[in-house]
Amino acid sequence: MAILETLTSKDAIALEEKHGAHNYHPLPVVLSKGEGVFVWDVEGKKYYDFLSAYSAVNQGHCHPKIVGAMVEQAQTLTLTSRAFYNDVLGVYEKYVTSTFGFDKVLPMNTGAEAVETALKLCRKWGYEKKGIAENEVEIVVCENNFHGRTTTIISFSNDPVARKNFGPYTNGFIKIEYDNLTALEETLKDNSNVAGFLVEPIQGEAGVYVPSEGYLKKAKDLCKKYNVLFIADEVQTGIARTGRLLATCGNCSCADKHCSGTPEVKADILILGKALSGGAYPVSAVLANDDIMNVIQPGNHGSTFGGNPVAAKVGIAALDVVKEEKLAQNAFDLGELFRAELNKFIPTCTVVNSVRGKGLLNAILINDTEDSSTAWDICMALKENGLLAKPTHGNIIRFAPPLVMNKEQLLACVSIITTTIKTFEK
Ligand code: IF1
Repeated sequence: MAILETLTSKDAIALEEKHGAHNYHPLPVVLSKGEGVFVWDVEGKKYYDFLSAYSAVNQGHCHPKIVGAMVEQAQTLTLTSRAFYNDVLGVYEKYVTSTFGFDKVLPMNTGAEAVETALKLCRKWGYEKKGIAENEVEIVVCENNFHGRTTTIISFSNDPVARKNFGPYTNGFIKIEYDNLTALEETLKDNSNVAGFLVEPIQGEAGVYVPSEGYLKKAKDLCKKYNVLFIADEVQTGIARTGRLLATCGNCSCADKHCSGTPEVKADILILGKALSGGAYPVSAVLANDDIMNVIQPGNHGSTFGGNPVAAKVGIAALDVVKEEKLAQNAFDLGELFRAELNKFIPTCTVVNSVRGKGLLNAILINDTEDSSTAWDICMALKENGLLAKPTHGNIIRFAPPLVMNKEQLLACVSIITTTIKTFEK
């Protein structure tokens, strides 16, 4: 197309401004190529990608094994719908269930679709297995959650920007403070209509909040005690991002082999997305054992593209890469190094208060007010210095590079980050 031959950054931005909905406020950089930990803009400038498309590109941009699988399947059979069987879906289902240690998987496309699927599954289990009266099921969620953008999901969000003027809202959710076991027990003890507890093992969008040691395990124990399903949303924390195959694996280290199925905290319902495809294609999944998943019968749920042959082949390749390249271990090791380096730097500067995270999901807290532009300004300066990152809320900058990064590259990025931040020293 002629328009693509002479596109400059300025042109591209102007096209989106005029013809696209303004539902994002991107950094003013127009990317045209990605490979591994690097991306290039239309003018040919090279950057380290320190966002990884919000942890979807864990395996690195355009991984040849994943792209190869996608192209090969796309030239063979792209979509059958689930009105018929195909020769790839069952193979993928066996692989993904054995990898994470569950009986069954319900394949979807986006993370929000998978979250919605998990909520429907939990509600149906609540009525048909726990015996909750019709239309009375409640699901407990956490303050400052982020689970997607559908009307039901934003109904239990407390982010006014994500929620305001999208009502009327869906009922049946109870919000409690994150990382507060007393609040969880009080809620479960007093309310037999609760069917599930939906939680992010680390609250990503809220600013990479890592809960207290043991919180997830004790929360799961409380769910077991009160016959409530523990639903882990690992869309962002899963697929090796936090230094284990799943954040709920805790200290279990079978990451690079088939899951033994006995992670530190075994979710009753596990939600995956993003890097389940390595960022090449929309692939998400809901996993559960038969006593839960089998409440879903033909006609209860579905999706045109859910479990399509391309998604299945991409999912297999994406998981293969995680295991073959030992990405969980690499994320663990480089995450330790990243936080150690920044913790050496932070005492020498007044701009940054702290660094927090697990594996290669980290964030720094900027020493300024929530409504200041400092975090944004630092990201703009990082862009000029060849590294792309973006603030989450206000004064927090998330750092999440692809997990294929090596030690030399990480240290080069630490140098870019610290050198850039120093220029903001007053
Ligand atoms: C945006 C945030 C991150 C997620 C968790 C489900 C979903 C997400 C834990 C839904 C999606 C994305 C959505 C994207 C930006 C990004 C994001 F800033 F919005 F919150 F990563 F932190 N559960 N997160 O993080 O998955 O439907 O998007 O495939 O909407 O701006 P999705």
